[in-house]
Amino acid sequence: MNHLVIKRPDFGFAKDCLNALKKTELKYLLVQDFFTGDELKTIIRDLRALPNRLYTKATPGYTVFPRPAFNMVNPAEDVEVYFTEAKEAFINLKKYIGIDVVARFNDVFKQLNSAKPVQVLPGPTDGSTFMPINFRIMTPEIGTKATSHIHNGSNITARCVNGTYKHLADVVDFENQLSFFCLLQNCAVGGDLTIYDFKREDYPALVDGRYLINGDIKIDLETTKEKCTVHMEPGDLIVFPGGQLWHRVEVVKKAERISLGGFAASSFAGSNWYYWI
Ligand SMILES: O=C(O)CCC(=O)C(=O)O
Repeated sequence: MNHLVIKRPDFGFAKDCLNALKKTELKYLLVQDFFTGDELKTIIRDLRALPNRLYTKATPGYTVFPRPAFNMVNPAEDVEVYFTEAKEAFINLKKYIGIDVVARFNDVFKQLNSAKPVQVLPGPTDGSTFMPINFRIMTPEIGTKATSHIHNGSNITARCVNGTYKHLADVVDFENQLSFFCLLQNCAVGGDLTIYDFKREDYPALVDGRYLINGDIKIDLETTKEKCTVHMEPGDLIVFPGGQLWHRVEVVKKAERISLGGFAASSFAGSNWYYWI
């Protein structure tokens, strides 16, 4: 599987990349200079000034702002709770982060979708909307799981399809969703993204990176060589078929890693693209 590296704003070969990624014709797309060095400084300064109450500690070593729609602790959470919080979160994002990060994603996704706008996914009722993206802060902590756990995004989405993601599952082809994130700050050891050459359906019952048949390990993703590990620089954006390909963030062992990302998918007919978290 190929990958493509481009520099914003030169989108040349990448004009229909969202569809190529969905078809797994591409393993990943890396967009360098998604944010410039000065923009990164502003974003991180503003993030650090955010009141503590706005952060959600999702799992040990993994803190997010704002929270995603999926609620792993309570997958059947009342949708009203999330959409009320999302309204507030949108206001806070604009109030606290001095750079319009959503506008940047809108701009770049449009370039990667043959000049057709990619919208933030609307919610089930008039005026309600999913959050487009969130900040993810990973710190070295014993027991860290979060995205360091080998996973694919569509399995996670599927866990909430009776709750906050019910509407999403009606509207978008989430099984083929893409994952995307911009690395804002790298950690000192660990933190690279590993994408395996295995699809969800190759190992549908993968548990903790291991696929067992009759008690024997058929595949152990910890040791396989069929993978690539992508080292990113701060300011790089990566987009990859995270709903289809097993992947992980290597365990953060030293210092803090900060990323900003979400998920994207097309409508079932493939004509419209949306993104959300
Ligand atoms: O934001 C990150 O750093 C990791 C994202 C990820 O693992 C995912 O989208 O599935």
